[in-house]
Amino acid sequence: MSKPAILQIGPYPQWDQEPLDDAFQVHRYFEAADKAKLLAEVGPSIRGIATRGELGADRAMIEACPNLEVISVYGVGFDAVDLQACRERAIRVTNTPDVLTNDVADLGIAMMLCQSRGMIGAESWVRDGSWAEKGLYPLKRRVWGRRAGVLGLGRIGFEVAKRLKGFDMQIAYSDVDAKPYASELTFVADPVELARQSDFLFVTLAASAATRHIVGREVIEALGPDGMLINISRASNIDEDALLQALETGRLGWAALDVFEGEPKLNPRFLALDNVLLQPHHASGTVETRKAMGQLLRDNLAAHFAGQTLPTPVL
Ligand code: 8YV
Repeated sequence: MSKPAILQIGPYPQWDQEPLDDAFQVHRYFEAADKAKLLAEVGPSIRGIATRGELGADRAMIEACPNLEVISVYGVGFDAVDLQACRERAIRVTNTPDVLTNDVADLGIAMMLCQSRGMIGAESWVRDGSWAEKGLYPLKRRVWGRRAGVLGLGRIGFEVAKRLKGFDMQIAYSDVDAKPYASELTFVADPVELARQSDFLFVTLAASAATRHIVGREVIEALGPDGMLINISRASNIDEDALLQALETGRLGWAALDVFEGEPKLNPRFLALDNVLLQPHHASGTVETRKAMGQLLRDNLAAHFAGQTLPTPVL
């Protein structure tokens, strides 16, 4: 029997590429010099799309594949997949939840600690000889015992909160409603109020049209000159222009960001700021987690083509 043809939207590590190539007839969209030409040539044969969280699949791509049955996302976030276009044609969509939750939460905590204690500047202080020449490194801000807010108490937000407890922090959260599994945390319905009550605000919301710019000027200014915004979700959850203005003018103290509008090209205004920690969208980027994500991506595709129940369906 011939292998199902799939369109691969972005690269995977070799340990995922090989089994994918064994199981499917893979067309590498990301390697094609003329992407429209590739779609015109292979589109009608494509039965599956293997993509990445940040790349997704838009309506034009989905429409170029009239026999598409399934889109498997390597990532928990599926906001870049046009779900409406999928619904219209009963195309199945899967993602890779759970396997990445702990690593994403870990990086969020690491970003808070790194930024609050000025670890990047401290490293340079040692390497560039400032320690020997100028003496003591400037004092930074404490983390333990302070107030943390978690915006979006899903799987990742909950793991962030769990870790924050270890720092004896006062922890509150916002979500569409209070969560029965979070009785030890304070529920604050309004994100602006949550920010007002926080020194560190973690953005851990699944992105959608409804959450776009939920962190806008009001939330950012409520967090204030003594506050830090940490984003390990999607850039679209934050009004980036409002964030840049607040960081530039000191109306927000600090930010620690793993995601950016238009990434991997980010707004150059970020590069001029020394109160922002910049990370290259790698919160799930450990060997262990990425191996589990690759396996789940393939398990979903394999289950679909074998007519079995999908392990982690979105649609
Ligand atoms: C990945 C992500 O970095 O899970 C997500 O939604 O954005 C990340 O885990 C990405 O999907 C890998 O390409």
